[in-house]
Amino acid sequence: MTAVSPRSTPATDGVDDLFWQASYSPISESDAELERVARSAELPVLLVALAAALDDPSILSEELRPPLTPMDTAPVPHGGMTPQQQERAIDVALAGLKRLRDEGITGVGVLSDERRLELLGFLSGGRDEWADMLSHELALAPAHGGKPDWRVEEVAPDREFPVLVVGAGVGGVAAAYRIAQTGLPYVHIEAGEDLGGTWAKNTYPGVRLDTPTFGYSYSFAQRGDWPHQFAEGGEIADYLNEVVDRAGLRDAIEFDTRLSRLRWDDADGVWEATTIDRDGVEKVRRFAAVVSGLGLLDRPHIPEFEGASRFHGDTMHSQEWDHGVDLTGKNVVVIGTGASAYQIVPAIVDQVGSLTVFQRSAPWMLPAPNYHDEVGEVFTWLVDKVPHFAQWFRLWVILTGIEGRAHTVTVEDDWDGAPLSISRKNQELRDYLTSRIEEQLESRPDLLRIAIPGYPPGAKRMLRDNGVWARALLDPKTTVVTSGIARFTETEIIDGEGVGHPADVVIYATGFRPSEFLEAIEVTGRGGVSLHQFWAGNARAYNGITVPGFPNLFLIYGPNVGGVVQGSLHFMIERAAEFAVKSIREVLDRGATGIDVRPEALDRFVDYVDARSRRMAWGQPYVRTWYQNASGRVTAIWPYTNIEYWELTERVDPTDHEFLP
Ligand code: N01
Repeated sequence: MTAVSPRSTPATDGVDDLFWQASYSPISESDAELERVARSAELPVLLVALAAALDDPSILSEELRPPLTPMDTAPVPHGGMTPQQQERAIDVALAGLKRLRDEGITGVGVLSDERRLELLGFLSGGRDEWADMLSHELALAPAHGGKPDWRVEEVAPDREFPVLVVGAGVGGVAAAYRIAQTGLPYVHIEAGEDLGGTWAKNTYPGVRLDTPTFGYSYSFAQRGDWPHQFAEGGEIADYLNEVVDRAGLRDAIEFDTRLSRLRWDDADGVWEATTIDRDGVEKVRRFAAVVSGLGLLDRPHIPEFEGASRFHGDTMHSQEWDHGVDLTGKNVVVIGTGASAYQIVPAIVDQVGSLTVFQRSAPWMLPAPNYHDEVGEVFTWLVDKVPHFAQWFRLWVILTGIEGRAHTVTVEDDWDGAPLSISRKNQELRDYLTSRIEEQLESRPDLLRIAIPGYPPGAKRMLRDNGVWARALLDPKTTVVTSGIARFTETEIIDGEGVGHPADVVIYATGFRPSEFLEAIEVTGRGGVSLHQFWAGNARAYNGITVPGFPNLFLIYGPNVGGVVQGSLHFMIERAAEFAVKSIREVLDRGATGIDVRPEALDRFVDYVDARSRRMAWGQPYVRTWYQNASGRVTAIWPYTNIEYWELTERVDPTDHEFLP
C-alpha cells in the first residue's frame, strides 16, 4: 500500500448539521479485511457512500439498483437486491473501499445538484419524485433541510415579532432551532425541569425506541455513533440535550414554566400568554406568534377502578415511574399490554416476587431479533471510516420507510376476513405473526389461547419481538389475566372472575389521552372563541398545524401527523416547524399582524386524511385504538407517506389563508 497525501478539504459551505464530521479515520485495513466489511455491509448504502466520497457515480451502475422490495415485517436486506446483484455489488464496494484507503480520502463535501440527483435516483430505485423530500434529509445535499433562507433583520428590520415556543421535547427543540435561525426573538418554556419531553419523562425499566434509531433524529443533527439499533430512552434524552447544547439553545429555555392560558388580542393582533413558574407565580407576556411543541403522549390515562383509593401499596403510571419503589421480591401488577407494558414486563420479571399482567387485548408483534442489540462491529467501522456512511444509512432508513409497511395494513375492497384481517396481505401477515406466537407459547395452551389478537395486524401499534415478551409471560412467576379488573382491595386486585391477585405495587401501563390536544391550556382565539369548544373533542388542524380562528398559532405535533407503519416522525415535526417559519415570513412580508387558515381549507384537509384512514386497519369501525378520539375518528395518525406531507407543507398557499391587517 502506498502512502498518499489526503485530498484537500471538501467544500462544506451551507451545511446545516450539528453533527457534521469533516474528517473520518483513515483506512489501514488489508484487502481481506475490507472484503469482510463489504460482505457484511448494507450494500446500497455502502455503494452510495463510496460514490459520494470518491466522487464517482460510475460505481452506481443501473444493474445494481436496489428494487426496494416492500417490507412486510422488517426491512428487506439490501433493498431486495438479488444474490447476483449482491455479489457484483460486493466486488464494486470492495474496489471502492480500496480506493478510499489508497487515495487517503477521509472526508466528503456537499454534493453538486447533479450528483445529488444521481445518488438519490440510485438509492430510490429511480423514484425521482422522492428526490426533493429525500434531499431535505440528506446532509450532503446543497441546501438540505429546512433552514430558513431569510433572517428577520433582512426582511423586517423594524418589526417586533417575539415568538413563544412551548415545550422542549422533540417538537419544541425543532421549532426553537428553526426560529433561532431566523433571528426572531423568542421565549422557550418547558413545564418540566429537564428537556427531552417524552424521553425525559419516561424512565421506566426497559424504556427504549421501538423504531430503528437511525430514523429517529433530526435532519439538522445527524448523529452517527448511536450505540444501539433501537436506542435506549436515556440515549435519546442525551441526544436531545446534546442537540440543544450544540445549537446554543439551552440558555433560552425557561424550565419549570407551564403555559396555562393563551388569549388572542383582536385589537393588537398578538397572543397574550399566561405562564406559571415553579413557585406558582403567574406571568403574562405578549407574543406575535406561538409555536406549540406539546406532545401527544404525555397526558397519562389512569382508568378509575372501584376501590383504587383504598389500595395500600404503591401505584405509578408508566410515565411517572417512582424509582424510589424497590420491586425486589414484591407482588407487582401491571395493567395494560401496550408498548410501555411490553417493555416494562420483561425488564422487571426477574426482579419481582410475582407478576400479574392484566391484558385487555393482546399485542401484535413484529419479529426483531436485533431489538436489544448494539450496532455491529462492521457497522461501527463503516461509521468511523467511510465518510458520511451513517448519514447515508439514516437516509436509507427514512427512504425505505416512505412506503414502509403500509401495503400490509391497507383495506382490500370486498375482503371478507373482518374483523380479523382487512386484506389478503393483512391475512398473510396475521397468519405469519400468529405462527410465531404459536411457536413461542406452544408449551402453554392457556397462554396461547389469549395471546392471539382479535383484531387485524396494524389496527393498533405493533411491537418489536425478540422473544423477551413471551419469555416473561412464560415465567412461572407471571399470571396473565384477561377477565378485567372488578375492584381493588387494600392488598389485592380482584379480577372479573372474582379471583384476588396479591399486589404490593400496581403499575398503570394504561397509556395516554392522545386526542386531548392542548388539554390543560385555555386557548381563546379571534372573537373570544375557545379552541376546545371549536374542537368539541375532535381536534382538527390544517396540515396538522393551524386552526381557523387562531392566527399565528402553530402546532408542531398536532392532530393527524403521527406515523405508525411508514415515515419519519422527525420529518413530520420538522416540516411543521418549517411551515410555521414560512407562515411567519408571509406575515412579515405582507406587513400583516397574522395569518389565519380558512375553515374550508381545514375541512378539505380533514376530508383528505379521513378518506385515507378509512382505508387503513386502524380506521375500521370495529377497531378501538388510541389513534382514534372518543367518537372513533382517527386524530393521531398521518395515513399517507412523507412525500405527500412534503408537498402539502412546501409552500404557504395564500388562497388557503386570510392575512389579518
Ligand atoms: O399505551 P397504550 P402505552 N383496563 O395506549 C390497556 C408510544 N410508546 O403507554 O389495548 C384495562 O398503547 C390497553 O388495552 P387495549 C407508542 O406510540 C413508544 O403502552 O386498549 N386495560 C393497552 O393494553 C405507544 O403506542 C415506545 O385493550 C386498559 C394499555 O392499557 C404509545 O406510546 C414505548 C384500560 C395501554 O396501551 C402508547 O403506549 C412506549 C382499562 N381500563 C410507548 N385502559 C417506544 O418504544 C387501557 N388499558 C418508542
